[in-house]
Amino acid sequence: MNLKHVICGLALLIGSVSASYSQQPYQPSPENLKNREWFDQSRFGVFIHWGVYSVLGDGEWVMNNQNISLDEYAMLPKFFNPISFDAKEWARLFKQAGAKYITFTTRHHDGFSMWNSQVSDYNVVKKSPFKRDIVKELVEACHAEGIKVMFYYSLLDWHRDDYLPVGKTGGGIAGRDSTKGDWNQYVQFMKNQLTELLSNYGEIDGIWFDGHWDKPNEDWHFKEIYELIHKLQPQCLVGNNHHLAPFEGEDFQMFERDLPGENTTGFGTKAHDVGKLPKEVCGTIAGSWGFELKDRTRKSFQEVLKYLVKAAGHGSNLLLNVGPMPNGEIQDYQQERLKELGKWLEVYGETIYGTEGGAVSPTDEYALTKRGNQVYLHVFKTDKKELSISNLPYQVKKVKTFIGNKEIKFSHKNNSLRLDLPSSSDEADLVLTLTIK
Ligand code: H79
Repeated sequence: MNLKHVICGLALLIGSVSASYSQQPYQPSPENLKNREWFDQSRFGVFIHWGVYSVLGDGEWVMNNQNISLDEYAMLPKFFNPISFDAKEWARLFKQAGAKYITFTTRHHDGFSMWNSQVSDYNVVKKSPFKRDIVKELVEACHAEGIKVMFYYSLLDWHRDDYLPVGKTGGGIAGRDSTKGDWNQYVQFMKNQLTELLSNYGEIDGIWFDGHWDKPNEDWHFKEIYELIHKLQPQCLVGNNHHLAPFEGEDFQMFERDLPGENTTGFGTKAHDVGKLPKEVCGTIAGSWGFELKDRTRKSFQEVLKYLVKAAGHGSNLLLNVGPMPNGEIQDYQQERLKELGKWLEVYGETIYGTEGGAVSPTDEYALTKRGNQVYLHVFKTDKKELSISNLPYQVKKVKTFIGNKEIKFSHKNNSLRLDLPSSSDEADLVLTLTIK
């Protein structure tokens, strides 16, 4: 064997070692595991969908839905001048709401960046009269209130030519040049943007990807992208709204407009794809995510509260969305819902934050959360005088009202719990504390 062979052999050996190394299953770092724990205790975050689309008041999909051409849409940044935007005011509102974190749309499917990106001029500082780095202001204000920040980042892009050819959406958007499609360049662009977002804005506790489903069979280079994120900020949690079982390298699993295991939207995650990672359900206070002028679906306090409690009953966070207006204000009724939740959480937070889901899945009547040997039974507004829960695998020793500590009569036979509801059962959520063995 001559030297050339030895070198060749060595190169092969190193190659195969590094190849097998890179096929190692993902091992989350200690910082990451710690942050997953924090996330799993948080239970409540605020989602913010805000971009230049808000100007048209027709939701964040307006470019696609109205088949607006590239040139036409590119006029919107000129009209985006949110003079009433006050990040500190928003952060105070989120704090008041009892939210532990926010997730902000740094860039949605329209491809417009809400920060001073150095790798795309199509951003709020360079293209809008506002000229302020919204991401920066928001992160600073939230951190000052002790609220953690995650970034929504769209994988799908209706603006850039290198993303082309079009995927499942955006086919009606005129003015794009498919001959300029360059996938490797697009992937590199995303890495560059993520590097900016994770280098220039302090601690960022999660990246929330969306849009994979536009090109489900494309090679998204997720392994490299996730590794980059974890290298830049080890505690940063990666989630991807692909509606499938978690991919290698992800740290939490999200469920869009559905509780884990339910698929009422039809495009949601199937029950058998619900994994073991920390969970997050996302939903809206309005009908749509981004500001829609004619949005008449205004959820009541009762509705949003029920969603929060049911999510907690599934052992999941709720990420509840607001869609600020083009002037930078959050609509009054959305502010009210957040403040109402905050007031409720001030009293009942103990039954939500830091709990685990109950052994029985939530129904339209009730949800269970649990901490140690305390089980919190949330009974939603009802005129019934008694409640039964079958297949409850706890040994119940005592039942009391969470407020007032009044003992409640109950029977628990063959795993079937039956109890009398006190007269205050017309509350939005009557909470009973079950002490179990
Ligand atoms: O950011 C918000 C929405 O704009 C975004 N995700 C939330 C958090 C969102 N994108 N799509 N959807 C919500 C639902 C739309 C799904 C569909 Fe399809 C797109 C149905 C048909 C086209 C996905 C792709 C399912 C089938 C093909």
